[in-house]
Amino acid sequence: MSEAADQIFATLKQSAQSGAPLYLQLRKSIEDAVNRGLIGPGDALPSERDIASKADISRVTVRKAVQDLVKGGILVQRHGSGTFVAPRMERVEQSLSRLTSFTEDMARRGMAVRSAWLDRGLYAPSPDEMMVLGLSSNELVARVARLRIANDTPLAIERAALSASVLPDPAAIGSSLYAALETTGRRPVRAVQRISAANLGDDDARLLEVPPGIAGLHIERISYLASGKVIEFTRSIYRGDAYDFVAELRLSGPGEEGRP
Ligand code: 16G
Repeated sequence: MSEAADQIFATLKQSAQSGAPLYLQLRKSIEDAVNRGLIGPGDALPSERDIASKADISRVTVRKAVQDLVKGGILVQRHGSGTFVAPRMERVEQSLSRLTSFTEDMARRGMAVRSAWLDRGLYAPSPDEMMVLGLSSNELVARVARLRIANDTPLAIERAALSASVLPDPAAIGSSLYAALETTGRRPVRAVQRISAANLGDDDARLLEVPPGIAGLHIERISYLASGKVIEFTRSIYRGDAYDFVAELRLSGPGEEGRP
């Protein structure tokens, strides 16, 4: 029997007098064990059977408590490998005044960056893509969709669209889109970014390893070359529990009111 099961069981005994349904008592015990640091981020939870036999309750009750905690983001379940205490999220503070790439942002913080490909290829453009990228219906759009991961934590889903004339082979970009654009002298120099609140749908939540419905940020970035031509149209979903976007504001000088 694992030490963690003993600790959870010990806190369960302390709260057993409350008369609350058993699964709520167990949920609270596990939560207490996490809050008191008895089991920490990344630790495996004892098996359903271990907890059930030690606490002398049914496995159905254990499952109900665990499912509640997964929904609340306290625990995470990884297919095939079990249930773990959710990693504590260190929030990333991201300046809104510099045009940087995800790879650069994470490298500057000393975080190990990687991406999982969700899609890359050439497609007929959607009406949105045609409008923003200035494409006609007989041109193609290059789509690059990635799950962006830092220190093994998935932080964002980014879906970039560029004209196929700029990125004829989306499979060839390597680990950084901006680095690839730089090699052809087409790295953007200016961007307009729109950030709005979004509740994560099931598919996005699964990829980002957070409970469905949790708060996220929908970000749209339209980037430009020095010539004023739009080079990138990217729509992303960022984890709301992971990001603080920070903008510096200054009192506008005379005659500058209302200037974007
Ligand atoms: C950033 C940009 C994204 C850009 C990517 C390039 C936001 C919201 N998004 O994540 O638009 O495509 O960087 O990163 O900031 P990469 O060069 O590492 O592929």
